[in-house]
Amino acid sequence: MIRFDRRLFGKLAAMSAAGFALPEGKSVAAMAGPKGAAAASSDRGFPQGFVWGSATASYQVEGAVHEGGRGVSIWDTFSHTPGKTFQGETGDVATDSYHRFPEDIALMKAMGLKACRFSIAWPRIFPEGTGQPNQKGIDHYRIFVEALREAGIEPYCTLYHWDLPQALEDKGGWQSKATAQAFAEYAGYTAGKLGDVVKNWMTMNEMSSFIEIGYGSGRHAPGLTLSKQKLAQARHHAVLGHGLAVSAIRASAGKGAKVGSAESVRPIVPAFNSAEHVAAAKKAFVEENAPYLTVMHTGRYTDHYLQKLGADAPVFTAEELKAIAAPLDFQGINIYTAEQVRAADNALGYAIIPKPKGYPTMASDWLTIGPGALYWVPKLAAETMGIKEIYITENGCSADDVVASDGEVYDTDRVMFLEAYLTQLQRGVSEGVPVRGYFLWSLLDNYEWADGYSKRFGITYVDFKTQKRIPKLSSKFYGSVIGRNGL
Ligand code: GCO
Repeated sequence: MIRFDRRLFGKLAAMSAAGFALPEGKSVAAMAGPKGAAAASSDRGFPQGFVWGSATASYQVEGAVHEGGRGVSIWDTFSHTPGKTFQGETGDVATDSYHRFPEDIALMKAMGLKACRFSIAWPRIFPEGTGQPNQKGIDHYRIFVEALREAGIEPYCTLYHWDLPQALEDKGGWQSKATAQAFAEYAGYTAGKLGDVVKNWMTMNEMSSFIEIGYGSGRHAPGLTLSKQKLAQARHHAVLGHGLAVSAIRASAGKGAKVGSAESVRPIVPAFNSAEHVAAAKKAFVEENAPYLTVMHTGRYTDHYLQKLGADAPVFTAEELKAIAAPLDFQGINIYTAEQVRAADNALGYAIIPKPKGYPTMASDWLTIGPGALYWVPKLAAETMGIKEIYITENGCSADDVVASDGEVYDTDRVMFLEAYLTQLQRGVSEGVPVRGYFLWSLLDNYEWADGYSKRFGITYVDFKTQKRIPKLSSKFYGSVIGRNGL
């Protein structure tokens, strides 16, 4: 079975086009001329205009679940069900960013962030999922986005980061095709209302996660463990919802809108850089991402995927496949781990290497360390699927942060992690891999789904009792990368 649940199974060119080819020994700053003040002072630079951002998601930071006319989402229901989350923790308050966003924006500005990836809570716009929209929800996000723009920070909006209105789940959730249609209506409506101030849209965050973990392993909301056939059909409805939403956003967002998604792919890397392992990795990338990224970019399910499912394969039409493969302006990819692949003498031509015992991880046990993924994954996506514009829409890690006696947080482990990953990203970008921006997960420690508040992913420490924010060492590191536009 295809395993996307990284939380469960984590253990187991032409660069001239991008305008940043450097002659030997010359720095970006030296090349940039008088106007290039913001350019890098080292050779390990990124192209001018590279988008540096941070990422968060509505349920993980907003809190205020009963305010502003918000409806109930599946995460409210799930987190309030005993035994589902770490110590029964919920997102009722989270980082209280529904109220404290001006402070959050000030943190972003202090770091020099150019962009902010956030998500809109569907139940704030349509409390019942469909039907009567809630103007207060639109107003809230308009105020937030305008504050970002005033701070010189470009908003990148995700329309679905897992907080499905409970009313829709009650009618079958992603098991029902009607949810795909409802999502497109919500996406089109919201893009129509905010298209003057938001130009960058992502339909969904990590379809592979919310389907495989929400409806497969049941570790996330709505906590179901569907049969193979039902799960395959839910996957199909998710990608269909994405595709229908792409068209709906294009129809309503107005001029200059760019549309993509933020997907969590199987992060395939070759065992090492040899012709046979790289060829195997290419095959693996397409096959292992068959029900999500691959169908979105090729308009077909692979033969192997359908054959493996046999009688459990999803029911679909040619018209639906066409909708799913609606052309995108960019593809966002969330990358945390790496899955090493080797060439193999089997029907597929590759094998995924199980993680050896003792393989290093960060604070979340699924978060095995694999910096090479930031080089290989976008490269494989570009080479195997012809994707021309990529953003790393999430990358970052959990660490067991503590506040030191001087009041600071010295997360040297996270700095090491980020530096290693960014080095690999720079390697790819400098070779012409078309990555245009990077969004660090996350601006703040926040509600880590079933792990509650036990796993800290922020570059800003949050004291969840007082809501005090303390920028960690990693936020200073990130600020320096942004300031130099390089490593
Ligand atoms: C996800 C989400 C984030 C997570 C982050 C760390 O992929 O699960 O996009 O909401 O918090 O990835 O696990």
